[in-house]
Amino acid sequence: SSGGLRVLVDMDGVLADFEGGFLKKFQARYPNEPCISLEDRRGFWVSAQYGQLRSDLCEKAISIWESKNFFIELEPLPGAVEAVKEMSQLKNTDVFICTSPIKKFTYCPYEKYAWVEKHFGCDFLEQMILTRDKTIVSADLLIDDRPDITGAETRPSWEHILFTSCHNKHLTPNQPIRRLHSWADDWRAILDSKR
Ligand code: BVP
Repeated sequence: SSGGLRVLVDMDGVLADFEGGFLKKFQARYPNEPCISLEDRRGFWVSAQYGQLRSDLCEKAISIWESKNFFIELEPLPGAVEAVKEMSQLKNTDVFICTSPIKKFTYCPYEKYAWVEKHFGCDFLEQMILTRDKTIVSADLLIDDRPDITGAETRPSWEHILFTSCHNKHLTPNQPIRRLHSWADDWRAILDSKR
């Protein structure tokens, strides 16, 4: 439906299991290096926490998501595909997938489109927004696991709903912020609160 509530849904950490996919491929590629369990993950940047563990692990971590097939092979998070399909079929509701590609563009942008086609169908490619700055995109809601979303627009139009992830679950943000704890949580109530 068009012209109603506009919802931006982030991809990595909200629709696609970036953290699980990263850990699995890091352990497979670097079996003799230490890694960080999902339970021990803190902070949005995987590379920063690996770099703190040992400085050379930062670039090893980066090598994982810069590799071919990293993004396309990510598993959907539980209930994510079903929820977003349902959301997009609601009356007066426009859903867009809003995701920041990595700067190494060789595989990531292509694979993000391919992932959406694979899990949502080619019609849903109309809903894709790839941007490194989500603050300049206007919407009612942004569902995203990154706690600090900043950019050129200091007063974004959307309300940020923090999607709970292994790296942010212990976090108490300075400004109160609503959370969606998982796709089993009541996302319909959050949408209805903005209608
Ligand atoms: O494409 C993803 C992965 C990448 O940043 C993008 C985050 O996009 P959004 O979820 O905000 O849309 N990424 C990169 C690094 C390190 C780079 Br150096 C990281 O640690 N974690 C991460 O997600």
